[in-house]
Amino acid sequence: MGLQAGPRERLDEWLRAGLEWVESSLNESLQEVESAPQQLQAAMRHALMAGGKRLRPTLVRYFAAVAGGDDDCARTPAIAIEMVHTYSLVHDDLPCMDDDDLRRGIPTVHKRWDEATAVLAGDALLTQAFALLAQHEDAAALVEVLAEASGPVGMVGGQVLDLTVALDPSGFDDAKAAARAVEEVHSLKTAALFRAACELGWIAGGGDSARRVAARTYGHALGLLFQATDDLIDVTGSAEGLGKTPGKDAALQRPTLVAALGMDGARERAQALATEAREAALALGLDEGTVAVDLVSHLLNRAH
Ligand code: GRG
Repeated sequence: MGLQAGPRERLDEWLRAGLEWVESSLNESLQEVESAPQQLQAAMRHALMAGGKRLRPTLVRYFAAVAGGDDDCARTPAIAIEMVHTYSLVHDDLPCMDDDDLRRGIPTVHKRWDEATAVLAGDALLTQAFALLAQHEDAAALVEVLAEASGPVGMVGGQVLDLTVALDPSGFDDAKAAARAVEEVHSLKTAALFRAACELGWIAGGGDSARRVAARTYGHALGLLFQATDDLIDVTGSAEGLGKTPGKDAALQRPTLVAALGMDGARERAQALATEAREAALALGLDEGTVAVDLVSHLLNRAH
């Protein structure tokens, strides 16, 4: 990377290096389940190795480095969070939830095999994530963070709300109140894993406990921003670009920021969330020109 590299090139280079590291780490991690039944292994591999942006594990790696650690200490929590995220996608795509045929640009697990295989492959990814984490020298703290983020007071709780709360904007005093209710769901369903990614990296890297809270705060704002832009591109994106079926949120009456605020209002809210995330990075001592700040603009730009 030359000295003249701009923020966009710098971030692209960092994302590319992160992606390579995540892909090879995930691939290696599947060797640990080589004695599992063939079809289960194949379904786990199909879901896990189908690409994806790998943002959560890349955040683990970044925060471990910021905290003073190296890639080796970040590897297990990075793999674990991507396994948990992938399990959630496999289950979310099932007919009893979002009923999707396409994920990461390829057929969903229940389409390629069947529903039972998809349920069990998801279960296997979730349990294997914690089996790996248990081998880390900071296992107790890491398991606590990931379990809370992914369980009933985190992602699973958020998914329940997402499935059961059909947003009726007329039931709120104003659009802002509706948007706040939507963001409560987003905080659990999506931001919980982003908070956890930053915190896992921080712990694995040996960071101090005072700035651990600041790392969480950044992850929270980034996660809400990510979901805000996800709501927007679900309306504007194509199946090819998204790797999944667009327009599902409206079809399924999901509580989205677009449903609460309209497109322009959701764009404005995304901008405000980007400001919050940038301020959280600065509070952590991560200034303009760092990956943490560049990533905020990168996510915001998805919506334009
Ligand atoms: C089934 C317990 C359970 C939870 C499901 C993650 C989730 C909760 C549902 C998936 C649907 C959805 C829109 C979730 C919000 C989070 C989100 C935008 C996930 C997609 O994450 P990306 O874009 O996916 O990082 P890739 O494929 O890039 O990893």
